[in-house]
Amino acid sequence: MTRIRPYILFAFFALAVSIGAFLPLSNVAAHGALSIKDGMAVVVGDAVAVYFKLGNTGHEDRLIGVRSPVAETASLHGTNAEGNQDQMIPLDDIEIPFLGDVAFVPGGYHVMLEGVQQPMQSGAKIPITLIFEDNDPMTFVVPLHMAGEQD
Ligand SMILES: [Cu+2]
Repeated sequence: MTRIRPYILFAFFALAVSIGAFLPLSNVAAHGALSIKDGMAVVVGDAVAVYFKLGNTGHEDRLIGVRSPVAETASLHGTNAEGNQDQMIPLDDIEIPFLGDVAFVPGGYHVMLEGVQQPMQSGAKIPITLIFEDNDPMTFVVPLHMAGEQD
């Protein structure tokens, strides 16, 4: 009996870990070699910018599109520093290096949502689906933050 107990404990531990893996965490998602963390959406004027860290523990791939059911259009953007003004550029695709991470951050790559149909309230959950050349599409949810709420 006492010999079995550690295995039972381990079974409980393994069960807890597998349940945890399926909890809907808004900021963390994983799909094969790709993972998402630190996801968030920020209202910028009448659009919404989405930031996250895309992790890759696998082969190189290419991000070729983005969708969101709450927006009329979703697109991939880069940022060009032009003088002292950052200019956003629409991108057809973004390269994901072999074993490399890609940061979507203010002043860099981001996802741009336009024509957002749901009320843009702080804490609203925005679903984002990334479409890759090789990997399966990946969906995750980011919380909305109101930048310049006081303006
Ligand atoms: Cu943009």
